[in-house]
Amino acid sequence: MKILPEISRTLSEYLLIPGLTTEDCTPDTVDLGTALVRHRIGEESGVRIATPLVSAIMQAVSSPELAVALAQVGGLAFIHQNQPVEEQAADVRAVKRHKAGFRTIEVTVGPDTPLGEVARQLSATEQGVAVVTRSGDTEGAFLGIISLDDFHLERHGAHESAGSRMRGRAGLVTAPVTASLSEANELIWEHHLDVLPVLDGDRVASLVLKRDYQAHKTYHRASVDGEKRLRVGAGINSRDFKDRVPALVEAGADVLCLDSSDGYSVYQAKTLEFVRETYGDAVSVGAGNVVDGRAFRYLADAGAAFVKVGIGGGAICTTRAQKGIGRGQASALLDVVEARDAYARETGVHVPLCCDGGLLNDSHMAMALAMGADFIMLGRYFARLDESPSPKVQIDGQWYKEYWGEGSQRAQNAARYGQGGRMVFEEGVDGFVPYAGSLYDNVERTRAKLTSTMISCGSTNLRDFHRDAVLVPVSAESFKQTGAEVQLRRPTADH
Ligand code: RVP
Repeated sequence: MKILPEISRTLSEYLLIPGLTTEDCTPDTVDLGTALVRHRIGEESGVRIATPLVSAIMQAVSSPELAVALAQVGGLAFIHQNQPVEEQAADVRAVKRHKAGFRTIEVTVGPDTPLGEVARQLSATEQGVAVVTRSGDTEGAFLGIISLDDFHLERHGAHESAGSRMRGRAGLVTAPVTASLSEANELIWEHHLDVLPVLDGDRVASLVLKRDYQAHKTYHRASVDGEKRLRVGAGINSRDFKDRVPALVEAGADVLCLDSSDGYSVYQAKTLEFVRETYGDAVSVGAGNVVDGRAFRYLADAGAAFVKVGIGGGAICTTRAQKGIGRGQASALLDVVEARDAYARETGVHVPLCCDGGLLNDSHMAMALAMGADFIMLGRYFARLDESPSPKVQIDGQWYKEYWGEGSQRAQNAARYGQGGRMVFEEGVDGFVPYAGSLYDNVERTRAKLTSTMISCGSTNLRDFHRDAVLVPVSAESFKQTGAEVQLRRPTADH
């Protein structure tokens, strides 16, 4: 037995001392870009992202819709691995196939589906139009579309069929899957359409909506591959990797990540070895999670593309209480950063670090980046947003999104939290987080805050920020003074 001399500290136990802000340091010159995968120092990383935020490998967080939005604003999502291989590969494919302006189909019904059920599904998914197929699923033959303008429950009755009110295929203008967005928009305006189905053979590949015409923006920071397709990551585990990895690579995943709460294991090394033997350097796999330099070194030597840091800090995580393992996120990060920098000096290779779990506000992100994290993984942050797959619920007049841990009974993630492939006890909870609106707005605001912190510290890029940041631990007393000390009230019009 050995007891480490330092106390285990969290990110909120530190503050940054401002550095000299020069005229070169402005919102336009600050670059939040970062390397996602290992690279030789002085050379570019094979995958770089402009916004150092990635989404947690969780059911409640990383869906194709969130992955598209996050890649558009310069981050990257990791599609979760707590689902059959084929379903995960289909999610990856949906992101890689995404074409701006072309919407994936949210609601598909059959011709016999009652109108009441169509209305329920449209309202639950906040959609205006459903696709009708012969089989009632997305792969089925296209029969027509039905929108909220095509029926009224009081007039037509909840039991009438979708087929009786749909706009049938024969009377619809459609576009082939090869159409560009401007060709699709041409058809919409020429034929006075509100919706244009895009067909791939007999099935509907996507919809183009007239109301998206104005909203369509170009995302100058988007994370894209060499063919301008959005980038997406995917979680894997050290059990079924021989099946899962080939399917995800085939689907076009840009980077993979081992999903485990304790990554210091021979199983992770074996998974990395399999990928290296099968694909050489063509497939990048991140590993973790770890909380000390020894574990980092083990995974870096085994070929990890990046290493994820953090055990037990997640907002829904009870691992520390259940198993007694973990470490304060700041202490873990500082120890691993030292090992990462030593590894770089020794080998000439930079292995990026991902700070994962327990980042409750934007200042925690600034602190993690100052301490040396290359990018940040967030669960709770993204679960709160419109684009996350978790249900939105109203409680006492307030809106929330459901958020559950991968170690919870609800997630049943035995590959990550089980023993012998079976869940024996829980390491996570199932709860709610306050709903916070759109990912686009939230990420923009977070970027603005991180940029502002870096300007205060006089750094224009993350490398300099890490090198020059001056941090100070705060006492429990001064920590209490970090918030507002007045009773807050909402401003009124005359304030
Ligand atoms: P947070 O951002 O604080 O919500 O934390 C998300 C992280 O928590 C995930 O990336 C993962 O490492 C961890 N996690 C996920 N599920 C659980 C659990 O059930 N214990 N923990």
